Amino acid sequence: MINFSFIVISVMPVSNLFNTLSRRQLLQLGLLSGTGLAGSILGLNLLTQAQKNQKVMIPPIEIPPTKDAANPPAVLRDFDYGTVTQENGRTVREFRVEARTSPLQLNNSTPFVTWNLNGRVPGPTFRAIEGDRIRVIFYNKAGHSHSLHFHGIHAAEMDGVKPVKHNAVQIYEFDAQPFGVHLYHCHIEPISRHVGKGLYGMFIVDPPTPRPPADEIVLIMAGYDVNDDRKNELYAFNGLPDYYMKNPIPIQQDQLIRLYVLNLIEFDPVATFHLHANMFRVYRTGRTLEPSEETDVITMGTAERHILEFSFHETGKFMFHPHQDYIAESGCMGMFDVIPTPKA
Ligand SMILES: [Cu+2]
Repeated sequence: MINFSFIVISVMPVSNLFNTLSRRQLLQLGLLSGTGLAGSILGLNLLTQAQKNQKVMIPPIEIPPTKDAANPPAVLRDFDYGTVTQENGRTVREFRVEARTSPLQLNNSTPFVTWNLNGRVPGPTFRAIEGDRIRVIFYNKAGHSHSLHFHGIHAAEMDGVKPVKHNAVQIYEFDAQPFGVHLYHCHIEPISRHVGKGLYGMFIVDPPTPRPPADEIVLIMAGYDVNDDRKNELYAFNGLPDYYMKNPIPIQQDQLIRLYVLNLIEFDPVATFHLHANMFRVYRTGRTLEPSEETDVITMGTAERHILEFSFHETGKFMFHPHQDYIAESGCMGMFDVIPTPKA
């Protein structure tokens, strides 16, 4: 039997809770899958209480206004949960998105025309809980055919490989499954061109039992073929080359950071993600609740994505970049600025 005197876990981080209880106890509490309704409700209450007592510290960040199709600080911690309704007892999340063609100044000498979603590269980070119904209403206002192909599990007719013509509307509807870090992108040929010009984004499906509280950050790596030679001349995190080198991402000392990292670089088959002066725990494709390894370089083929967790005890500026150094040197490089936490 479970001893409920451990209700004190409401002030304990959820990760500690998982270390403290056996798998059988977690199953009884509904904190692992395959549980009854009563267990699920109990588990959810405990987690919500634990989360209420855990403060995530996020230093302020400046988001400058821009007319350009990329604004990296705005992408970092921006999650689109959609318009939520209940239909036949189910949570439905509706996302209205528009494909557009719009300019982006990649650097002082390189103008670029993007194909994008809602005027931004990368597109919105859609987020749902496993089992929710997803309804994406896709308006094509870009001037020529595009589509939205989601990774995850869905019916053939929702696979998003058929062209949606200019001025047409397509509704993609499917269940959010399985939990993990996924992506979406245009699937019109040549796909390398449609993705390379910016029509892609992240799709996060949270597990039914939420992950422990953390400062959650999206980093998407991509390349820009600026002269149509089917090679990338520039690279970027979250749309704009070198942005986070010039404007390091502030994070709090000793704060759990949860990175959602996606490699969507076309033409180069592989890129790594390397973090300086630290190690991170890897949750491959975000498909597990426990990490599979700890390292400081993770290798990703195109479209691979992971959750990486770490915290910095040392303060100051620390770089992150692919260790294919020519990719890093051509714009896919950034820094975290670890801000000291005042001692209580
Ligand atoms: Cu397209």
